Amino acid sequence: MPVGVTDVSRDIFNLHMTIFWICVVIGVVVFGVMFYSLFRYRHAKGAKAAHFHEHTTVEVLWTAIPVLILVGMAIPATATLKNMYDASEADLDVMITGQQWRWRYEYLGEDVAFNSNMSTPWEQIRGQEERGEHYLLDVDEPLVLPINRKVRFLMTSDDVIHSWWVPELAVKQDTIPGFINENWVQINTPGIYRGQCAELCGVNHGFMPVVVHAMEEEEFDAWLVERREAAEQEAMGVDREWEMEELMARGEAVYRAICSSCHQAEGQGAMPAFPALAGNDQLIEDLDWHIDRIVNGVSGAAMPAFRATLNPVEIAAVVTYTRNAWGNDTGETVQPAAIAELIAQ
Ligand SMILES: [Cu+2]
Repeated sequence: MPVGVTDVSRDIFNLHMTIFWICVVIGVVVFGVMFYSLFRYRHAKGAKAAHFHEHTTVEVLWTAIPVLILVGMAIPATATLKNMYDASEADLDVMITGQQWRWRYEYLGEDVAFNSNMSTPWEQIRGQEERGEHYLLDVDEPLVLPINRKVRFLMTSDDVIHSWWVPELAVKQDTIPGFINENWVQINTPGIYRGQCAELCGVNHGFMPVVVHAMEEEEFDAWLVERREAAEQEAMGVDREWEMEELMARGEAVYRAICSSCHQAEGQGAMPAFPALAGNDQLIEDLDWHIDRIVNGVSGAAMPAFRATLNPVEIAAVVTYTRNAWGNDTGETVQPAAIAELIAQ
């Protein structure tokens, strides 16, 4: 349990230590009296038990003292809880969405949104390679936050219950489909803080880490502008015609980040849940079916809908890639404009 880098995490830590020491003192006093009495008034020394019934003073004391101790603990605990749940008047709102098995971050009102996928190579997980420094705790795109500003989190899920947990920020909040939970942080120290999903959410539950990069306010503002411009650039890419090579390169990156954890690096799949894409006849023969699976997902199966979490360029690229990689040589390209039109319907 770290002291952490927010006022709330420090309050929680201090509260924990206060309660801990109260428990230690109670333990020492109660066991001290008990063992002293057992030893001092033992039968072997000829002790005779007293035979009284009802004792008002003792009864009042053993009621009043615990009540006072509990009230004394409840006052700081309630103050800390009230503060923890007060997400009002935030400077920045970030929507956090859990998805099997990644996190999505949306900076509300800022036109910046991205997926955050674990970046630990599968070779390390399978033991074919030496483990890196942040094994299972590294992502391709960390959540970037400013220090000294109150950031409100709105947390939900696309599929099952996940839990967004970063010990040093003292945030551990379930993300539940159909609900929006609130939480907030105001980070005091710049740095990189790591955590993970804390709610068993499926076979790759252990592979959806959280990484928060807290930076100085000016640095964060510059980052946000840069990301917004990149998003605008990407949006413009929807209208132009893309070459096969560009789509393949982009599609491979999307496939590695998003698809490969289930459908495997070479599209070989992992049955029964995750069908092979390489040499999949239905995929090769039916383009509309293929696109529909990615855009709308498959209800009742593990395949999520990507219409809201990937942009048209990414969807067109990954469709083109999966139709032409690993011997699926259809020679077909899918243009981002066509996907954009389909999603708009
Ligand atoms: Cu999860």
